[in-house]
Amino acid sequence: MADASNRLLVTAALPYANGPVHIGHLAGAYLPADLFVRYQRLNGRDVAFICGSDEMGVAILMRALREGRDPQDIVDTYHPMIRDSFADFGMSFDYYGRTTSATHAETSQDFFRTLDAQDAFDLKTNEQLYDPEAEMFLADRFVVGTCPVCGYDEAYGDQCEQCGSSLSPTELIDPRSTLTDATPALRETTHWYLPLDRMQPWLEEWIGTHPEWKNNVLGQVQSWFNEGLKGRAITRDVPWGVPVPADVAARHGLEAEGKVIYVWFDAPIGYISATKEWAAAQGTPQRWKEYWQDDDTELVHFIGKDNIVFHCLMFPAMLHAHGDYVLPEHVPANEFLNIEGQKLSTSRGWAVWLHEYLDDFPDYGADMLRYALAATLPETKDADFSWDGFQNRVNGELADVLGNFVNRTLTFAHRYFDGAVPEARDLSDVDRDVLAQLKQTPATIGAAYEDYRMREAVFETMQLARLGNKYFNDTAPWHTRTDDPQAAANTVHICVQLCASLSILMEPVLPDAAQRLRAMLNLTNVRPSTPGEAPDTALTWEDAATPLLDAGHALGTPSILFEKVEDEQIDAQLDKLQSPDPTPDDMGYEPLKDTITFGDFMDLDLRVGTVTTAEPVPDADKLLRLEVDLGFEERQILAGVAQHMAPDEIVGRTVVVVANLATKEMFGLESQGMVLMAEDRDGNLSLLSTDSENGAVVR
Ligand code: B3M
Ligand code: ZN
Repeated sequence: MADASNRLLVTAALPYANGPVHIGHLAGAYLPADLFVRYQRLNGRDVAFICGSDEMGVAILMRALREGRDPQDIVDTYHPMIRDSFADFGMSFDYYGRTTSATHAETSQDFFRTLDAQDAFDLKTNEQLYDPEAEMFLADRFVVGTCPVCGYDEAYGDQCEQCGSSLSPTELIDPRSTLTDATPALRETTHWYLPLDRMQPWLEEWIGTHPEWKNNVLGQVQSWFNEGLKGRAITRDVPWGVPVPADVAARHGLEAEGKVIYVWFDAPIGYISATKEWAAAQGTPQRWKEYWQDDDTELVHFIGKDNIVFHCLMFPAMLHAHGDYVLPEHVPANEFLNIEGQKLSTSRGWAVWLHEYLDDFPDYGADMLRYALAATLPETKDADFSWDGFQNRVNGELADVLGNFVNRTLTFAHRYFDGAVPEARDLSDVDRDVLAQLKQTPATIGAAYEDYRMREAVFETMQLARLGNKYFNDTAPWHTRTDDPQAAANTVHICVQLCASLSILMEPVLPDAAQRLRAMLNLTNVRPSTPGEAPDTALTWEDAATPLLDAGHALGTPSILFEKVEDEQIDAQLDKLQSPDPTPDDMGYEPLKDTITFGDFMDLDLRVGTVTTAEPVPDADKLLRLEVDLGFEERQILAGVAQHMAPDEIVGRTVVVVANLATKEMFGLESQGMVLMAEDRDGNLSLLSTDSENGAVVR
């Protein structure tokens, strides 16, 4: 751990610019990154927080092909949309770039060239999956099939999203083209490979220096080590991506034409190119090197779990092979976020889109979502977002705990102390105890942020407001105001200090409310949690440990910090979610029964027969007595169809009979089997007919 350094380089995974951002993305990488960064800025660290749109690769090309558009057109649509919704959500990036930039092409090509010149790659010619209909090699997401590791049947050609394994298209079982559904053929081609197999010893040694990484990350990495890493192709024959440099191809007597760099090679380099662009925009074009190349930089990658293999193995291997770069100190990957107990699915509309949410909750929406998500981040295992839970967090915690504490404190100060901070004197034990607890709080919350335990940090933040409410209740200033005015003054003095400290400590999770609270307190000169310089005198995280407002300080005007979310707003959001898997039940069909084995099914003896006789059964108005010719024997069967069909409609029909059903006696008659019938959703019955001979086996 680069303890000595103040310099922190934080990245959040580059979202593919092939669609808008949803709350699963936010919970995976973006919100935790922003909480961490804002905390670190308040703490005085020198931070560069870098992100951008991932605009290369098959994910983009696929969308373009599907919509009959140019890939550039696709990224030009989604890049600004993603960038703007992030900004509205309060993501405090120092720079948000895009991988179609010229700087990026140059940076990734240089990187590729450097590694090639060091003979860090293998070149291999072998057979790859080719779609004869689309006349294209089927790289990455152009091919799906069954994962050889976990058996998931929708695994992509480069990765299984179920188990996270990185794959090659040829490893897929039963591959099929996502372009044409064709079964791919094999065709020869040459590609550059990153020899992760040869790099495994170094990777194992390096990962071994990070026992502090999260269990979910180390566990995955270890299982890949156990399987043994394989070399990975890092070029592709697809018409969209950063071109393989002609000079590098020529060095091997090859044509670069038609070959591009694999998106998972160029995308992480996007962090570097975006940092270059940021430094240039600051007027210090060389300064990116401090962040990427000075040993004492602490580099942290925030990602979702499906990106672990690339950030813990592939990119570090690339950085190590290059030699000029720092390696990540931490890769705090989160698990997945479910919605209302079901797996998030964009294709099935089971998602909450950030831009839509922000339109639906124009007042304080960003803070509300930040808080609700932060409280349930999938830090160690998958977590669930529910609208009910959201409403409870907002109404029960933001409004009733935090908002209420601020409001009662400031209203009281305005009503009884002329809107100024009263002087504190002769403190009671209870007063001192609250101040002692305040003294601990920044360190407690800070330790949780430093350890990437964001949920805990947010919980501890709200604990300070809970403490404030309890203290206000216990000291009852509305009584002491008349009995013991100094005690009331002490309560209000201390509660105002708690509000002031809260306005700093809650800033990572509630940046907008923190500003509004500071305006109500008339508290200025706090170090910003957003990019930019701050004067040395600005208040920092640690300053929140002690009272910040002097007696006599004039407070601003109080207003409501959070409005409650109404049931109708929640219902409207629930209506927006489309059921991902309508059950038979939802559609009025009978629910499916439990699965049986093939053996269970084979126990049934189903036979074809012809109805030779059909007549009513005396006293049984639902039953008909049938005689059925099974070819080898005649059966008498009682069928509950009298209210659905007339006897003469049935005679002569072929039917399917359950021929090994135990006989049963009804109305003094023996029923020797059962006739199969289909029953529709309205309860109408119809017989199953066949062209086969009597006695034929149905299976
Ligand atoms: N765009 C994959 C993803 O959105 C990819 C991340 C790149 S980070 C360098 O999950
Ligand atoms: Zn798998």
